[in-house]
Amino acid sequence: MRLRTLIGLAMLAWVAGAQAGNPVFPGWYADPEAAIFDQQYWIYPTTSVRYGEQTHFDAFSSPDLVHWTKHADVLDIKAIGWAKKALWAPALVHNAGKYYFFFAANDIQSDNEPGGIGVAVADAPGGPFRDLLGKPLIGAFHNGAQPIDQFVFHDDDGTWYMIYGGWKHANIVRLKPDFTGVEPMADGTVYKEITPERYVEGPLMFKRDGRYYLMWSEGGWTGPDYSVAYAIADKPTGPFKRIGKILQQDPAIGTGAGHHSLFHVAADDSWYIVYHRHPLGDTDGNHRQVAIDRMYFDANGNILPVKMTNE
Ligand code: FUB
Repeated sequence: MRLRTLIGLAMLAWVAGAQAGNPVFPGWYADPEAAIFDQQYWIYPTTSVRYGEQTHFDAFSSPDLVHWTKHADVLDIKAIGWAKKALWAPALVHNAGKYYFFFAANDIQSDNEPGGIGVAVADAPGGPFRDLLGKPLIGAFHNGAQPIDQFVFHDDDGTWYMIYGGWKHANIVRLKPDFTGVEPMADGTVYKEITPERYVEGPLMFKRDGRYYLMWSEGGWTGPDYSVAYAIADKPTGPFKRIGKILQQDPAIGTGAGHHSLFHVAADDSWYIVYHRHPLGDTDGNHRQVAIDRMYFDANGNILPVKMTNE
């Protein structure tokens, strides 16, 4: 997750409603991936420094969304033989006893290096992660989508999908169950474009009450107008109908709120949006911090506008 449902997590009875102060932990971090593993909340962010210096990932774990422990360098570029320049935008899942760390590496438009979406694997959520394939899982543009910003979605029929894409195009692919590649969907399509209106990057998918929600970031990624919007469809492959924007800058708190993920606490059906934002008055594009706020639905299943807080 971003959205990982944890069923029957007893310890959540005493933490329900608890929330960290924002920013959640110190440091410049972006693109936070939220996951619940082994009765712990985890956040895996991009190290938000200059391109070319993003050569490792730290992770953060918490029993209660309040107290966070830093796990330094859980995946380092030295472990990815084909990635030379940069790593960013994590996506984590647990599958068949292993933890999988999907990431973007190198800008295949401007770096004279292989790049794209890669995947690493570990026996524990805190790593150490090692490269699974020795090459990118997706290493080229398809339908105009830059192979970055992947999100892995496990549908309730057991199918693993990956939604990804920069440069204002979003694709969905079906992953092989062991994550060693992609395979055709029922209609034979491999790279199906599902780009919703005004999409820029940072997609996320979840299913609620039988409907598929696609969320994304729009606006300029370094600018104050960066924000989160969503659409709904009856199938993971769309077509998706845009509903609207649910998270945007608050001139009293922060700007450039986007590239988010979700915690869904199944014990009390509470939802938390985990995202990055810029401190007020700070114009350095990489000065991004991770925040968590509550996310609510109305009775029709629409996501209500998120109130950005410092709490
Ligand atoms: O952190 C690098 C880029 O910034 C990501 O790929 C985008 O989603 C934006 O958050």
